[in-house]
Amino acid sequence: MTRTGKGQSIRISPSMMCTDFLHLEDELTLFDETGIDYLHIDIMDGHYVPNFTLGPGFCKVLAEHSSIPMDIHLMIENVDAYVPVFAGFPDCVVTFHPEVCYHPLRTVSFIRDQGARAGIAVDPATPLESVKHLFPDIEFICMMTVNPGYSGGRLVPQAIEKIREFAECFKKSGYDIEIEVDGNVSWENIPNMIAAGAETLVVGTSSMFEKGINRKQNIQRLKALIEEC
Ligand code: S6P
Ligand code: MG
Repeated sequence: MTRTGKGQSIRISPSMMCTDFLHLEDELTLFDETGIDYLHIDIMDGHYVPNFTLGPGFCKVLAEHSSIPMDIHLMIENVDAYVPVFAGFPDCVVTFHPEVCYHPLRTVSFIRDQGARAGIAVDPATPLESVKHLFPDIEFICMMTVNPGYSGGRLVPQAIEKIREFAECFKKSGYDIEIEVDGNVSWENIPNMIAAGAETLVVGTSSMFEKGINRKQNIQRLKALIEEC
């Protein structure tokens, strides 16, 4: 956890689909040494989003080789069928896109029953109004700032304003919900995202995994930037 200049705590969650798979062990060691807070794991099924990425086998490897909590982002249909597969990993948070569930509150309970923290992921075009009745039951929210499905996506600018809208609603209503921002969390966008209310940053190709730059240097740069905010 890194503190901003305003004393706010910000967590870092590297997007594991952006890691160097040939050197995964080195990546995990570095994340451990540098105090990384979560491992963000994108699960895609080729239906909810047009891509495929990581799966339960990859999560199992991470759970066996790292004690950093997993932040599992389900971009899949048929969520309930897969909750037992993903929500049983130790000390993890699982988010899903509620628009694909018939009974999202029931899905939240299923996740909790497996021992995980439960959260929702919000597409850039999903309005607050359509998910606000889930707020009393969730602990975490993944606010997407790109259209889901790929790394290297382009920022949807109005999604930053939405972070502010959600943060203000949580504050006003007294909900203790951790706000994560996911998508094009770049050097340029990070200050605006934190100012809008982001508490956890999913970092991918546009910052921590920027090509050609040493990973350790990028982590230091990221922490320094957070402190400046
Ligand atoms: C996108 C996915 C994200 C990406 C992340 C990559 O569907 O949910 O978690 O992995 O956005 O970061 P970047 O900096 O390449 O956008
Ligand atoms: Mg994600």
